[in-house]
Amino acid sequence: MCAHHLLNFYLNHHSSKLHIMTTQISALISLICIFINAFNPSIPATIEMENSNDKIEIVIESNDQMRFNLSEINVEQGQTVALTLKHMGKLPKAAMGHNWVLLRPNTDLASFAMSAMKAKDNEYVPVDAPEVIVNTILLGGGEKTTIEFEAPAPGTYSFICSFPGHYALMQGTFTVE
Ligand SMILES: [Cu+2]
Repeated sequence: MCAHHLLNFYLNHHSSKLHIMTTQISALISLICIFINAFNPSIPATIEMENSNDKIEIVIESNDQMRFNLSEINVEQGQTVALTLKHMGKLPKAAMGHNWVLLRPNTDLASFAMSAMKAKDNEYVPVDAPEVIVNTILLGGGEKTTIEFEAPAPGTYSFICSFPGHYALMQGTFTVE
């Protein structure tokens, strides 16, 4: 979008004595243009990002009836996943807290949920648990949160809410293709 091509054209049609100076001016203007473009917010790049397969945005809702609104989430290998968890209910976190915890394949959900119950100080996510790939914070009614992570290796994973007593109703599969 720089005007230096036009200027180049104009200058090149003047006397050859000016040629060296013309080249220098042209080079300087090119440099300025590169500099300006480097710091210019790039609108086309943003559009490209929205249309690309590099990123997927997922919204999952939870409620006071102890349910997620999705039981299956599908993403592709290599995608950045932006997952938003919403708590559509009114109950406080202490009574009806919800989170979203992504677990490694073949995790024993019942035994994981047992260890999660004991992790109240860490919002019911066991600290350093190898089963946990990623998790959100714990939400109360009316709250929402977003996490971003790279899709793990292809496979079928489980997600749950690890709040005590919730995983039996609040679980689903997360598939990476
Ligand atoms: Cu829950």
